[in-house]
Amino acid sequence: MRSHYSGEISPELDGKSVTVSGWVHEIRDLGRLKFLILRDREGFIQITAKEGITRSEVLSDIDQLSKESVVEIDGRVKKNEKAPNGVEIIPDRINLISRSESPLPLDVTQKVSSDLDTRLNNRFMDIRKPEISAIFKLRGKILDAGREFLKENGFIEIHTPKIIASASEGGTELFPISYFDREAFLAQSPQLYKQMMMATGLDRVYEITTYFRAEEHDTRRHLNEVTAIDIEMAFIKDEGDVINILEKLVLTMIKEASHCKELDILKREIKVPEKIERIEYDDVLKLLEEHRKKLPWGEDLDTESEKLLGRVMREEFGSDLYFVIHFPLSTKPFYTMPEGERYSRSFDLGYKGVEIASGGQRIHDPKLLLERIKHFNLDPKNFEFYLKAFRYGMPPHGGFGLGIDRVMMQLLDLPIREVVLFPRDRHRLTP
Ligand code: AMO
Repeated sequence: MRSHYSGEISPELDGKSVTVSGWVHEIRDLGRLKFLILRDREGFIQITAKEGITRSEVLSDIDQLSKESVVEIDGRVKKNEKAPNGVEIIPDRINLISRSESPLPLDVTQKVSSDLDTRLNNRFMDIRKPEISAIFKLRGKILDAGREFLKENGFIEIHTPKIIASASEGGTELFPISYFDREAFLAQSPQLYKQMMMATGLDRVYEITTYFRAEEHDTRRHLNEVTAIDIEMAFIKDEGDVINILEKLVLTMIKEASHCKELDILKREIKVPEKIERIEYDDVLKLLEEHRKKLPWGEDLDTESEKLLGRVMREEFGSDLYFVIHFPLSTKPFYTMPEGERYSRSFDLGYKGVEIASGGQRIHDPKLLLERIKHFNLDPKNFEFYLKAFRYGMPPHGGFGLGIDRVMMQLLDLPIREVVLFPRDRHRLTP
Protein backbone atom coordinates (compact mmCIF):
# COMPACT_ATOMS: atom_id res chain seq x y z
CA MET A 1 0.00 0.00 0.00
CA ARG A 2 1.21 3.48 -0.91
CA SER A 3 1.79 5.55 2.21
CA HIS A 4 1.72 9.08 0.78
CA TYR A 5 0.71 10.96 -2.33
CA SER A 6 3.09 13.77 -3.31
CA GLY A 7 0.43 16.33 -2.37
CA GLU A 8 0.44 15.05 1.21
CA ILE A 9 4.17 15.68 1.72
CA SER A 10 4.32 19.06 3.39
CA PRO A 11 7.10 20.92 5.28
CA GLU A 12 5.26 20.06 8.52
CA LEU A 13 6.31 16.43 8.04
CA ASP A 14 9.96 17.49 8.37
CA GLY A 15 12.01 14.59 9.74
CA LYS A 16 9.28 11.96 9.24
CA SER A 17 9.88 8.72 7.34
CA VAL A 18 7.60 8.29 4.33
CA THR A 19 7.12 6.04 1.33
CA VAL A 20 6.12 7.54 -2.00
CA SER A 21 5.57 5.86 -5.35
CA GLY A 22 5.08 7.03 -8.87
CA TRP A 23 6.82 7.66 -12.19
CA VAL A 24 10.31 9.06 -12.72
CA HIS A 25 9.44 12.38 -14.34
CA GLU A 26 12.94 13.76 -14.57
CA ILE A 27 16.44 13.17 -13.30
CA ARG A 28 18.87 16.04 -12.89
CA ASP A 29 22.40 14.86 -12.32
CA LEU A 30 24.74 17.54 -11.02
CA GLY A 31 27.56 15.11 -10.23
CA ARG A 32 27.64 14.88 -6.45
CA LEU A 33 24.03 15.99 -6.23
CA LYS A 34 21.15 14.21 -7.96
CA PHE A 35 17.53 15.29 -8.15
CA LEU A 36 14.80 12.86 -9.04
CA ILE A 37 11.43 14.40 -9.73
CA LEU A 38 8.76 11.85 -8.90
CA ARG A 39 5.28 12.26 -10.37
CA ASP A 40 2.05 10.75 -9.11
CA ARG A 41 -1.67 11.49 -9.40
CA GLU A 42 -1.35 14.58 -7.23
CA GLY A 43 1.70 16.23 -8.73
CA PHE A 44 5.44 16.17 -8.14
CA ILE A 45 7.87 15.65 -5.27
CA GLN A 46 11.59 16.25 -5.36
CA ILE A 47 13.88 13.44 -4.20
CA THR A 48 17.34 14.79 -3.37
CA ALA A 49 20.37 12.50 -3.15
CA LYS A 50 23.75 13.84 -2.17
CA GLU A 51 27.12 12.14 -2.07
CA GLY A 52 28.31 11.79 1.52
CA ILE A 53 24.76 11.83 2.87
CA THR A 54 22.88 9.34 0.69
CA ARG A 55 24.08 5.74 0.63
CA SER A 56 26.20 5.04 -2.47
CA GLU A 57 23.88 2.16 -3.38
CA VAL A 58 20.95 4.56 -3.63
CA LEU A 59 23.00 6.97 -5.73
CA SER A 60 23.88 4.25 -8.19
CA ASP A 61 20.23 3.08 -8.25
CA ILE A 62 19.29 6.59 -9.41
CA ASP A 63 21.94 6.39 -12.16
CA GLN A 64 20.29 3.22 -13.45
CA LEU A 65 16.78 4.65 -13.66
CA SER A 66 15.16 5.41 -16.98
CA LYS A 67 12.58 8.19 -17.31
CA GLU A 68 8.95 7.09 -16.71
CA SER A 69 9.92 3.96 -14.77
CA VAL A 70 7.72 3.23 -11.78
CA VAL A 71 9.53 3.38 -8.46
CA GLU A 72 8.79 3.23 -4.77
CA ILE A 73 10.97 5.36 -2.53
CA ASP A 74 11.46 5.27 1.22
CA GLY A 75 13.01 8.34 2.72
CA ARG A 76 12.87 11.22 5.15
CA VAL A 77 11.01 14.45 4.61
CA LYS A 78 13.15 17.58 4.68
CA LYS A 79 11.98 21.15 4.70
CA ASN A 80 13.73 23.06 1.93
CA GLU A 81 12.53 26.43 0.78
CA LYS A 82 14.31 26.06 -2.55
CA ALA A 83 12.50 22.83 -3.44
CA PRO A 84 9.09 22.89 -5.17
CA ASN A 85 6.39 23.20 -2.45
CA GLY A 86 9.17 23.89 0.09
CA VAL A 87 9.86 20.25 0.74
CA GLU A 88 11.96 17.33 -0.50
CA ILE A 89 12.65 13.72 0.38
CA ILE A 90 16.10 12.37 1.25
CA PRO A 91 15.97 8.79 -0.04
CA ASP A 92 16.98 5.74 2.02
CA ARG A 93 15.92 3.13 -0.53
CA ILE A 94 14.77 3.13 -4.15
CA ASN A 95 12.79 0.16 -5.36
CA LEU A 96 12.41 -0.13 -9.13
CA ILE A 97 8.94 -1.60 -9.64
CA SER A 98 8.57 -1.37 -13.42
CA ARG A 99 11.25 -0.29 -15.82
CA SER A 100 10.27 2.00 -18.69
CA GLU A 101 11.73 1.36 -22.11
CA SER A 102 13.34 4.22 -23.99
CA PRO A 103 13.06 6.17 -26.18
CA LEU A 104 9.61 7.23 -24.99
CA PRO A 105 6.80 7.49 -27.55
CA LEU A 106 5.88 10.88 -26.09
CA ASP A 107 7.63 13.50 -23.97
CA VAL A 108 5.71 13.77 -20.72
CA THR A 109 7.73 16.79 -19.59
CA GLN A 110 6.40 18.73 -22.60
CA LYS A 111 9.85 19.88 -23.70
CA VAL A 112 9.05 18.43 -27.09
CA SER A 113 5.44 18.97 -28.13
CA SER A 114 3.52 16.32 -30.07
CA ASP A 115 0.56 16.58 -32.42
CA LEU A 116 -2.86 15.35 -31.31
CA ASP A 117 -2.66 12.15 -33.37
CA THR A 118 0.61 11.07 -31.76
CA ARG A 119 -0.81 11.95 -28.38
CA LEU A 120 -4.00 9.96 -28.94
CA ASN A 121 -1.99 7.01 -30.26
CA ASN A 122 -0.13 7.06 -26.95
CA ARG A 123 -2.99 8.20 -24.78
CA PHE A 124 -1.88 6.23 -21.67
CA MET A 125 1.26 8.32 -21.67
CA ASP A 126 -0.40 11.58 -22.75
CA ILE A 127 -2.62 11.41 -19.66
CA ARG A 128 0.48 11.26 -17.46
CA LYS A 129 0.84 14.98 -18.17
CA PRO A 130 -0.77 16.92 -15.32
CA GLU A 131 -2.58 19.33 -17.65
CA ILE A 132 -4.14 16.40 -19.51
CA SER A 133 -5.06 14.36 -16.46
CA ALA A 134 -6.66 17.55 -15.08
CA ILE A 135 -9.22 17.39 -17.91
CA PHE A 136 -10.34 13.93 -16.84
CA LYS A 137 -10.32 14.73 -13.14
CA LEU A 138 -12.58 17.67 -13.90
CA ARG A 139 -14.80 15.49 -16.09
CA GLY A 140 -15.20 13.01 -13.23
CA LYS A 141 -16.06 15.81 -10.81
CA ILE A 142 -18.76 17.43 -12.93
CA LEU A 143 -20.32 14.01 -13.54
CA ASP A 144 -20.35 13.36 -9.80
CA ALA A 145 -22.04 16.73 -9.26
CA GLY A 146 -24.60 15.96 -11.97
CA ARG A 147 -25.36 12.55 -10.51
CA GLU A 148 -25.73 14.04 -7.03
CA PHE A 149 -28.15 16.68 -8.35
CA LEU A 150 -30.28 14.08 -10.11
CA LYS A 151 -30.34 11.85 -7.03
CA GLU A 152 -31.44 14.79 -4.87
CA ASN A 153 -34.25 15.47 -7.32
CA GLY A 154 -35.65 11.96 -7.19
CA PHE A 155 -34.13 10.52 -10.37
CA ILE A 156 -33.37 6.79 -10.40
CA GLU A 157 -30.33 5.58 -12.30
CA ILE A 158 -31.14 3.01 -14.98
CA HIS A 159 -29.32 1.13 -17.72
CA THR A 160 -31.01 0.47 -21.04
CA PRO A 161 -29.83 -1.93 -23.77
CA LYS A 162 -27.10 -0.88 -26.15
CA ILE A 163 -27.89 -3.64 -28.62
CA ILE A 164 -31.19 -2.71 -30.21
CA ALA A 165 -33.48 -3.79 -33.01
CA SER A 166 -34.66 -0.44 -34.42
CA ALA A 167 -33.70 3.19 -34.78
CA SER A 168 -34.91 5.85 -32.36
CA GLU A 169 -33.48 9.01 -33.89
CA GLY A 170 -33.70 8.27 -37.61
CA GLY A 171 -32.35 5.37 -39.60
CA THR A 172 -29.22 6.65 -41.30
CA GLU A 173 -27.02 7.05 -38.26
CA LEU A 174 -27.09 3.42 -37.13
CA PHE A 175 -24.18 1.04 -36.85
CA PRO A 176 -25.43 -2.41 -37.85
CA ILE A 177 -24.00 -5.43 -36.03
CA SER A 178 -24.58 -9.11 -36.55
CA TYR A 179 -26.62 -10.57 -33.72
CA PHE A 180 -26.49 -14.34 -34.20
CA ASP A 181 -28.66 -14.91 -37.29
CA ARG A 182 -30.21 -11.44 -37.26
CA GLU A 183 -29.20 -7.88 -37.86
CA ALA A 184 -29.16 -5.58 -34.85
CA PHE A 185 -27.80 -2.09 -34.19
CA LEU A 186 -25.75 -0.25 -31.63
CA ALA A 187 -28.01 2.10 -29.67
CA GLN A 188 -27.95 5.67 -30.93
CA SER A 189 -29.84 6.82 -27.82
CA PRO A 190 -31.74 5.34 -24.85
CA GLN A 191 -34.76 7.26 -26.14
CA LEU A 192 -37.36 4.51 -26.63
CA TYR A 193 -36.41 2.68 -23.44
CA LYS A 194 -36.31 5.70 -21.17
CA GLN A 195 -39.77 6.64 -22.47
CA MET A 196 -41.07 3.12 -21.82
CA MET A 197 -39.89 3.53 -18.23
CA MET A 198 -42.50 6.28 -17.86
CA ALA A 199 -45.16 3.55 -18.09
CA THR A 200 -43.63 1.65 -15.16
CA GLY A 201 -44.22 4.01 -12.27
CA LEU A 202 -40.49 4.84 -11.99
CA ASP A 203 -41.43 8.31 -13.07
CA ARG A 204 -38.00 10.02 -13.00
CA VAL A 205 -35.05 8.15 -14.46
CA TYR A 206 -31.60 8.96 -15.73
CA GLU A 207 -28.80 7.16 -17.48
CA ILE A 208 -25.19 8.19 -18.00
CA THR A 209 -24.46 6.32 -21.12
CA THR A 210 -22.78 5.88 -24.48
CA TYR A 211 -24.46 6.58 -27.83
CA PHE A 212 -23.22 5.25 -31.13
CA ARG A 213 -23.73 7.50 -34.14
CA ALA A 214 -22.68 6.43 -37.62
CA GLU A 215 -22.29 10.03 -38.74
CA GLU A 216 -19.72 10.62 -41.44
CA HIS A 217 -18.79 14.05 -40.07
CA ASP A 218 -15.17 14.63 -39.32
CA THR A 219 -15.41 17.79 -37.25
CA ARG A 220 -14.24 19.42 -34.06
CA ARG A 221 -17.61 18.66 -32.42
CA HIS A 222 -18.70 15.22 -33.66
CA LEU A 223 -17.65 11.76 -32.56
CA ASN A 224 -19.09 8.37 -33.41
CA GLU A 225 -19.17 7.27 -29.80
CA VAL A 226 -20.63 9.84 -27.44
CA THR A 227 -21.25 9.98 -23.69
CA ALA A 228 -24.37 11.68 -22.41
CA ILE A 229 -26.67 12.16 -19.46
CA ASP A 230 -30.17 11.19 -20.50
CA ILE A 231 -33.20 11.81 -18.34
CA GLU A 232 -36.91 11.21 -18.65
CA MET A 233 -39.59 12.49 -16.26
CA ALA A 234 -43.35 11.93 -16.10
CA PHE A 235 -46.38 13.95 -14.95
CA ILE A 236 -44.96 17.14 -16.46
CA LYS A 237 -47.11 20.11 -17.37
CA ASP A 238 -45.11 20.76 -20.52
CA GLU A 239 -41.50 20.94 -21.75
CA GLY A 240 -40.91 23.89 -19.38
CA ASP A 241 -40.58 21.42 -16.47
CA VAL A 242 -37.86 19.57 -18.36
CA ILE A 243 -36.06 22.79 -19.27
CA ASN A 244 -36.03 23.78 -15.59
CA ILE A 245 -34.34 20.51 -14.60
CA LEU A 246 -31.78 20.80 -17.40
CA GLU A 247 -31.03 24.40 -16.46
CA LYS A 248 -30.36 23.47 -12.84
CA LEU A 249 -28.36 20.39 -13.80
CA VAL A 250 -26.06 22.25 -16.19
CA LEU A 251 -25.56 25.16 -13.81
CA THR A 252 -24.74 22.71 -11.00
CA MET A 253 -22.14 21.03 -13.19
CA ILE A 254 -20.59 24.31 -14.33
CA LYS A 255 -20.53 25.60 -10.76
CA GLU A 256 -18.71 22.46 -9.66
CA ALA A 257 -16.18 22.98 -12.47
CA SER A 258 -15.69 26.61 -11.42
CA HIS A 259 -14.46 25.47 -7.97
CA CYS A 260 -12.11 22.75 -9.18
CA LYS A 261 -8.44 23.16 -8.44
CA GLU A 262 -7.70 21.62 -11.85
CA LEU A 263 -8.59 24.98 -13.42
CA ASP A 264 -5.24 26.37 -12.23
CA ILE A 265 -3.30 23.74 -14.17
CA LEU A 266 -5.61 24.24 -17.14
CA LYS A 267 -5.22 28.02 -16.87
CA ARG A 268 -8.95 28.56 -17.16
CA GLU A 269 -11.49 30.65 -15.34
CA ILE A 270 -15.14 29.63 -15.47
CA LYS A 271 -18.00 32.06 -14.96
CA VAL A 272 -21.24 30.58 -13.67
CA PRO A 273 -24.38 32.29 -15.00
CA GLU A 274 -27.34 32.71 -12.65
CA LYS A 275 -29.84 31.53 -15.22
CA ILE A 276 -30.07 30.48 -18.84
CA GLU A 277 -31.81 32.60 -21.49
CA ARG A 278 -34.68 31.11 -23.52
CA ILE A 279 -35.10 32.19 -27.10
CA GLU A 280 -37.79 31.16 -29.62
CA TYR A 281 -36.66 29.41 -32.80
CA ASP A 282 -38.44 32.11 -34.85
CA ASP A 283 -36.47 34.82 -33.05
CA VAL A 284 -33.25 32.95 -33.71
CA LEU A 285 -34.00 33.15 -37.45
CA LYS A 286 -34.53 36.91 -37.10
CA LEU A 287 -31.27 37.34 -35.19
CA LEU A 288 -29.39 35.33 -37.78
CA GLU A 289 -30.90 37.37 -40.58
CA GLU A 290 -29.81 40.58 -38.87
CA HIS A 291 -26.31 39.13 -39.18
CA ARG A 292 -26.73 38.27 -42.85
CA LYS A 293 -27.41 34.58 -42.37
CA LYS A 294 -30.67 33.48 -43.97
CA LEU A 295 -31.93 30.13 -42.69
CA PRO A 296 -35.22 28.99 -44.27
CA TRP A 297 -38.00 28.43 -41.70
CA GLY A 298 -38.35 24.73 -40.94
CA GLU A 299 -34.67 23.87 -41.12
CA ASP A 300 -32.55 22.78 -38.21
CA LEU A 301 -29.70 25.09 -37.21
CA ASP A 302 -26.61 24.15 -39.21
CA THR A 303 -23.09 24.47 -37.82
CA GLU A 304 -22.63 27.96 -39.24
CA SER A 305 -25.92 29.18 -37.73
CA GLU A 306 -25.07 27.61 -34.38
CA LYS A 307 -21.70 29.33 -34.33
CA LEU A 308 -23.17 32.68 -35.33
CA LEU A 309 -25.93 32.36 -32.73
CA GLY A 310 -23.31 31.61 -30.08
CA ARG A 311 -21.41 34.74 -31.04
CA VAL A 312 -24.51 36.95 -31.07
CA MET A 313 -25.73 35.59 -27.73
CA ARG A 314 -22.33 36.34 -26.18
CA GLU A 315 -21.80 39.78 -27.73
CA GLU A 316 -25.34 41.16 -27.59
CA PHE A 317 -26.87 39.36 -24.61
CA GLY A 318 -23.79 38.43 -22.55
CA SER A 319 -24.93 34.78 -22.51
CA ASP A 320 -22.77 31.76 -23.17
CA LEU A 321 -25.70 29.42 -22.49
CA TYR A 322 -29.14 29.69 -24.10
CA PHE A 323 -32.16 27.49 -24.78
CA VAL A 324 -33.64 27.59 -28.26
CA ILE A 325 -37.29 26.63 -27.83
CA HIS A 326 -40.24 25.70 -30.04
CA PHE A 327 -38.47 24.22 -33.05
CA PRO A 328 -40.52 23.45 -36.14
CA LEU A 329 -41.98 19.95 -35.87
CA SER A 330 -40.22 18.99 -39.11
CA THR A 331 -36.77 19.33 -37.48
CA LYS A 332 -37.47 16.93 -34.63
CA PRO A 333 -37.87 13.13 -34.30
CA PHE A 334 -41.24 11.35 -34.46
CA TYR A 335 -41.70 11.10 -30.68
CA THR A 336 -41.69 14.91 -30.20
CA MET A 337 -44.93 16.50 -28.94
CA PRO A 338 -46.41 18.84 -31.56
CA GLU A 339 -47.52 22.31 -30.63
CA GLY A 340 -50.21 23.30 -33.09
CA GLU A 341 -49.65 22.26 -36.69
CA ARG A 342 -46.12 23.43 -37.27
CA TYR A 343 -44.23 23.75 -34.02
CA SER A 344 -43.04 21.32 -31.39
CA ARG A 345 -42.59 21.27 -27.63
CA SER A 346 -38.87 20.83 -28.02
CA PHE A 347 -35.68 22.65 -27.17
CA ASP A 348 -31.96 22.63 -27.69
CA LEU A 349 -29.41 23.97 -25.24
CA GLY A 350 -26.56 25.92 -26.84
CA TYR A 351 -23.24 26.65 -25.17
CA LYS A 352 -20.88 29.10 -26.93
CA GLY A 353 -22.19 28.14 -30.35
CA VAL A 354 -22.47 24.38 -29.93
CA GLU A 355 -25.60 22.35 -29.15
CA ILE A 356 -24.88 20.49 -25.92
CA ALA A 357 -28.37 19.09 -25.23
CA SER A 358 -31.72 18.56 -26.83
CA GLY A 359 -35.04 17.38 -25.54
CA GLY A 360 -38.69 18.20 -25.09
CA GLN A 361 -42.10 16.90 -24.22
CA ARG A 362 -43.00 13.60 -25.88
CA ILE A 363 -46.20 12.32 -27.41
CA HIS A 364 -47.94 10.10 -24.86
CA ASP A 365 -51.11 9.37 -26.85
CA PRO A 366 -50.55 6.04 -28.71
CA LYS A 367 -52.77 7.05 -31.66
CA LEU A 368 -50.89 10.26 -32.32
CA LEU A 369 -47.58 8.45 -31.84
CA LEU A 370 -48.54 5.84 -34.46
CA GLU A 371 -49.55 8.62 -36.84
CA ARG A 372 -46.18 10.33 -36.42
CA ILE A 373 -44.28 7.06 -36.91
CA LYS A 374 -46.14 6.60 -40.21
CA HIS A 375 -45.60 10.24 -41.14
CA PHE A 376 -41.82 9.61 -40.97
CA ASN A 377 -42.24 6.51 -43.17
CA LEU A 378 -41.09 4.30 -40.34
CA ASP A 379 -42.49 0.79 -40.05
CA PRO A 380 -44.86 0.56 -37.05
CA LYS A 381 -44.02 -3.16 -36.76
CA ASN A 382 -40.51 -2.19 -35.65
CA PHE A 383 -41.97 -0.03 -32.88
CA GLU A 384 -44.59 -2.45 -31.56
CA PHE A 385 -42.62 -3.18 -28.35
CA TYR A 386 -42.50 0.58 -27.71
CA LEU A 387 -46.06 1.45 -28.73
CA LYS A 388 -47.41 -1.24 -26.42
CA ALA A 389 -46.11 0.69 -23.41
CA PHE A 390 -48.38 3.61 -24.42
CA ARG A 391 -51.65 1.64 -24.54
CA TYR A 392 -52.09 0.75 -20.88
CA GLY A 393 -51.71 4.05 -19.06
CA MET A 394 -48.90 6.43 -20.07
CA PRO A 395 -48.52 9.74 -18.25
CA PRO A 396 -47.39 12.94 -20.00
CA HIS A 397 -43.60 13.00 -20.00
CA GLY A 398 -40.45 14.53 -21.40
CA GLY A 399 -36.70 14.47 -21.11
CA PHE A 400 -33.39 15.37 -22.67
CA GLY A 401 -29.98 14.11 -23.70
CA LEU A 402 -27.01 16.20 -22.54
CA GLY A 403 -23.71 15.39 -24.27
CA ILE A 404 -20.89 15.25 -21.71
CA ASP A 405 -18.16 15.45 -24.34
CA ARG A 406 -19.77 18.60 -25.72
CA VAL A 407 -20.14 20.13 -22.23
CA MET A 408 -16.46 19.48 -21.52
CA MET A 409 -15.24 20.83 -24.86
CA GLN A 410 -17.18 24.07 -24.44
CA LEU A 411 -16.34 24.45 -20.77
CA LEU A 412 -12.62 24.29 -21.52
CA ASP A 413 -12.68 25.60 -25.12
CA LEU A 414 -11.00 22.48 -26.43
CA PRO A 415 -11.71 20.27 -29.45
CA ILE A 416 -13.91 17.26 -28.60
CA ARG A 417 -11.09 14.73 -29.03
CA GLU A 418 -9.13 16.39 -26.21
CA VAL A 419 -11.84 15.71 -23.62
CA VAL A 420 -12.54 12.07 -24.49
CA LEU A 421 -10.15 9.37 -23.30
CA PHE A 422 -10.15 7.22 -26.41
CA PRO A 423 -12.18 9.06 -29.08
CA ARG A 424 -13.91 7.16 -31.84
CA ASP A 425 -14.15 8.98 -35.13
CA ARG A 426 -14.21 8.20 -38.85
CA HIS A 427 -10.53 7.24 -38.79
CA ARG A 428 -9.83 6.18 -35.24
CA LEU A 429 -10.70 2.76 -33.85
CA THR A 430 -7.62 2.16 -31.69
CA PRO A 431 -6.45 2.58 -29.01
P1 AMO B 1 -29.54 14.33 -29.88
O1 AMO B 1 -29.42 13.48 -31.09
O2 AMO B 1 -29.64 15.80 -30.08
O3 AMO B 1 -30.86 13.94 -29.05
O4 AMO B 1 -28.35 14.00 -28.89
C1 AMO B 1 -28.30 14.55 -27.59
C2 AMO B 1 -26.96 15.20 -27.34
O5 AMO B 1 -25.90 14.26 -27.52
C3 AMO B 1 -24.76 14.90 -28.03
N1 AMO B 1 -24.40 14.33 -29.34
C4 AMO B 1 -23.16 14.30 -29.85
N2 AMO B 1 -21.99 14.72 -29.36
C5 AMO B 1 -20.87 14.53 -30.10
N3 AMO B 1 -20.87 13.92 -31.32
C6 AMO B 1 -22.04 13.48 -31.86
N4 AMO B 1 -22.01 12.85 -33.04
C7 AMO B 1 -23.25 13.66 -31.12
N5 AMO B 1 -24.55 13.32 -31.31
C8 AMO B 1 -25.22 13.74 -30.23
C9 AMO B 1 -25.10 16.36 -28.18
C10 AMO B 1 -26.60 16.32 -28.30
O6 AMO B 1 -27.20 17.53 -27.89
N6 AMO B 1 -33.03 11.30 -27.87
C11 AMO B 1 -32.58 12.68 -27.99
C12 AMO B 1 -32.47 13.35 -26.64
C13 AMO B 1 -33.81 13.51 -25.95
O7 AMO B 1 -34.69 14.12 -26.58
O8 AMO B 1 -33.95 13.07 -24.80
C14 AMO B 1 -31.23 12.70 -28.68
O9 AMO B 1 -30.52 11.71 -28.78
O10 AMO B 1 -24.69 17.03 -27.00
